[in-house]
Amino acid sequence: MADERVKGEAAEDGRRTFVVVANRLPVDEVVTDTGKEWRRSPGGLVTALHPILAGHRGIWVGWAGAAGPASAPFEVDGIALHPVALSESDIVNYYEGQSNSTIWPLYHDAVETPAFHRHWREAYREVNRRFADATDRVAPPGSAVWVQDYQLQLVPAMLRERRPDLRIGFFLHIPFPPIELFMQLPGREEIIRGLLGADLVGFQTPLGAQNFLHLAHHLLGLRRRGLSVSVEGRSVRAGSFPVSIDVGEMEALVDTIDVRARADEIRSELGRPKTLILGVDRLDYTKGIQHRLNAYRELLSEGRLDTPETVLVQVATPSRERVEHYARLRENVEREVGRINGEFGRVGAPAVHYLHQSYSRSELAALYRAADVMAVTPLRDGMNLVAKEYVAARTDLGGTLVLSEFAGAARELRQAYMCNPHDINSIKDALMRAIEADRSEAAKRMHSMRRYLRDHDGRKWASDFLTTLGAAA
Ligand code: GDG
Repeated sequence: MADERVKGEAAEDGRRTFVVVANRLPVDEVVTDTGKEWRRSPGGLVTALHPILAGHRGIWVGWAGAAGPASAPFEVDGIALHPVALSESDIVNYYEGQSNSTIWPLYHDAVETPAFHRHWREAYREVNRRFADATDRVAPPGSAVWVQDYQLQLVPAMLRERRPDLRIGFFLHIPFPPIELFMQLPGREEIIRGLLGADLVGFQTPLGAQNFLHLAHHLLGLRRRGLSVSVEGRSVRAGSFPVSIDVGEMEALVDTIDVRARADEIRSELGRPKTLILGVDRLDYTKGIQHRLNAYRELLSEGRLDTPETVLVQVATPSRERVEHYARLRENVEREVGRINGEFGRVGAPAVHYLHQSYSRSELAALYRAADVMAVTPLRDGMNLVAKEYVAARTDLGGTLVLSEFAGAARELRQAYMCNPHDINSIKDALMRAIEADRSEAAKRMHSMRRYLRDHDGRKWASDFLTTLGAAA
């Protein structure tokens, strides 16, 4: 019965040759006058993959974002979407637990202490199995399947067991940790075996690929040849594929009259400060928001910066609010913002504008365009797309970028003002260098970063990965 359905669905979808598997589907449910409908969500992954998916009439397997049974498959922009169901308990154990309280902190240098629970691990395995089953049902014979990110690391092996005919790629959007840290993970071998089910395992940086190959040898004794290891007669390749953004889309957005006018309005609403420093992050402890605030407070108290001629705008988009680490972070950040404003703000002129809200793409673009200094100070970050978006937004060659050495983006945006966010003095110095930079020197730096980015956009990322996988891109 199950087999008949597999064949039936695959045959029916035979013209489709490319499948993406990700925790989330690339759509949001929107309530309109006429009822509910699905709209393509604005995420970077969707943008990078959309041309390929639309071109191949692709398939996307993922969770629709609400607890409960999965809705029937549907189509958006020519892409066939196949929802996977998650129950409330799956969300607690697989998503908030194992994915976001165990793997996320551990893979980010354990900057928060990872929690280990056997029932989370079991839920993770069970949900990964469900994704593998769903993919098995819809992937046409011989097609290429691209599995995304840390929530689904067991899927490649589970899928290979069911479907040896597929070409399987996996990409990790977050850092892959060094061996000493990874070895803490209960069930560590299962994860490495899970990833080794793929033909190609992609990372944001060469170091991630090296860590993975090292572990395959250390934990499983696999022989390594260059960037490949051989597993049961198959060769598995690892590589670095730095993710990127839709540069053209951001450039088009900032060049609209509305965004330009809004950027000017933002500066005016802020009292036309001499220096506008901007932070845009999900409210996540990996992003170094507290370290940035501390550096800013010290610069104010030492008189190296003054208010109201300097203003910090910090957008902290709500994220994973039911996870304990995140609730605590919010309290700490808000306490620090209150402290800075209490000490250095004036009536009608706070020193920090803290915005715990989510904004439209065009409002973000206007903020990027209005800022003099973009502060990106993660303690550890797979890539950091905000840094790339800021550079893409500065078609005027204005503005400066302060960037943490611990973001994947630091390998590429080399002309940024670099800092070590673990060292408050280093953040302070980088901020001051960026603020005091000579205009023509700053424009030169922005120009080189922009040139690099235009040659390395999101489409190139996807097409490099898929070409290496041996799937048409
Ligand atoms: C993971 C890895 C890697 C933020 N606030 C709003 C908003 N955003 C958008 C940004 C940007 C995206 O969210 C955030 O991307 P990041 O790369 O900065 O960070 P993560 O969410 O942690 O992403 C990271 C990435 O995956 C891709 O591989 O770079 O290292 O951690 O695009 O603009 N978008 C809107 N409103 C907001 O308020 N519309």
